[in-house]
Amino acid sequence: MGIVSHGFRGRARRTDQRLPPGQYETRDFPVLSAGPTPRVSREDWEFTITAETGKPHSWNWAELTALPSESPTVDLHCVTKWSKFDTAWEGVSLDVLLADVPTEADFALVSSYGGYTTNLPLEDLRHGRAWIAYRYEGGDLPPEHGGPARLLVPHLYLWKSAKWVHGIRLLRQDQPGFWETAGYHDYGDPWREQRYQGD
Ligand SMILES: Nc1nc2c(c(=O)[nH]1)N[C@H]1C(S)=C(S)[C@@H](COP(=O)(O)O)O[C@H]1N2
Ligand SMILES: [Mo]
Repeated sequence: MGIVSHGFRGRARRTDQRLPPGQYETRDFPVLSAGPTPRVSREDWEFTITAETGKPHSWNWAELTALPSESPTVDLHCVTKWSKFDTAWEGVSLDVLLADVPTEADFALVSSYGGYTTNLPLEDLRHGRAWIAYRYEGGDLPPEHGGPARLLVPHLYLWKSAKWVHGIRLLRQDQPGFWETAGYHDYGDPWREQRYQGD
């Protein structure tokens, strides 16, 4: 009860609805890396999707950036509890890349230059929900945030968005990645607060 401005209540509600449980909003863009930032030139950069048959499908920088791109604006949710709203990216949808890769696999293991890995169901890379992103807020993606290119899969906690992405292996059986092996949740849905194994 009491006097509360409708405008304030409206704003508060809208922000709450965008903030998953246990998260707070930040306007910074923190850098979280498990090791040093790998320096990969665009000339040397290559991205490979390897089907469960072992057949590789590769794109170099010119080939990737010649594909039709999308410009998603998305909210990011890090397991360390910060969320950042309305981040603007440009990249190639995984739907476009996977269209060239016949597969019956159910799982994906993403790997990065530098050795980082993370896993997710292949389905979560489809349906306009995942991109190989190479531009951020109108500029080249900075190296500390994963440039030349990173996976962007914003409906899951940000550790699934592998920086310096190098390849994706399609697998018949789930295989945990770096943080998942260390006790983080296998799936990592921020709305169900799936931070750690057992959540
Ligand atoms: N290759 C690689 N990708 C990574 C990481 C990493 O250490 N190495 N950290 C992950 C984690 S835990 C988070 S929260 C986000 C952080 O992305 P940012 O540094 O752009 O904020 O990247 C994810 N992708
Ligand atoms: Mo993280």
